[in-house]
Amino acid sequence: MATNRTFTMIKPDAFGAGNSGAILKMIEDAGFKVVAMKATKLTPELAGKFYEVHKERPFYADLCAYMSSGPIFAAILEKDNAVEDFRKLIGATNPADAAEGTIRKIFAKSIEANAVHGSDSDENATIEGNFFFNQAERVL
Ligand code: RTP
Ligand code: MG
Repeated sequence: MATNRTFTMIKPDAFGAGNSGAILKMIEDAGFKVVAMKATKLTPELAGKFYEVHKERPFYADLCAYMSSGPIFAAILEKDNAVEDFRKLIGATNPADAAEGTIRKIFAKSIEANAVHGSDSDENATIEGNFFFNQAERVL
């Protein structure tokens, strides 16, 4: 059964452009509740650890540099079928391929600077949420 939480980041491009509030509004309007949230800035080392699954991919070094280039919001979101529904809301990785009305279609600048992250499985949602938040920093 699908769990009801997912993990997201508002990436440096969207944070820097002042789009965090508008993105959060779309997330809440789609029925997600924020159960943990903070502004933070990743070091290159922490970004490398977070994206370790991608370490063999050609874009890994660029991605880690980009994700540590400015502040982000990290958040845990709650909704039925959270992982799948959130990935639908954000749209395809490359904004050129993202459906109309999706967060990436509206706010992403490029395939890398694509406004938001969304976990790709229940297992990764848990791992990624635990990467940023301890028990006292989230709604249990
Ligand atoms: P995310 O993990 O951020 O939600 O994105 P995703 O599942 O749609 O994409 P994924 O394959 O997991 O890639 C992670 C992030 O790496 C950057 N990327 N750059 N230059 C490229 O070809 C390329 N491909 C991916 C994007 O920032 C992507 O979100
Ligand atoms: Mg991914």
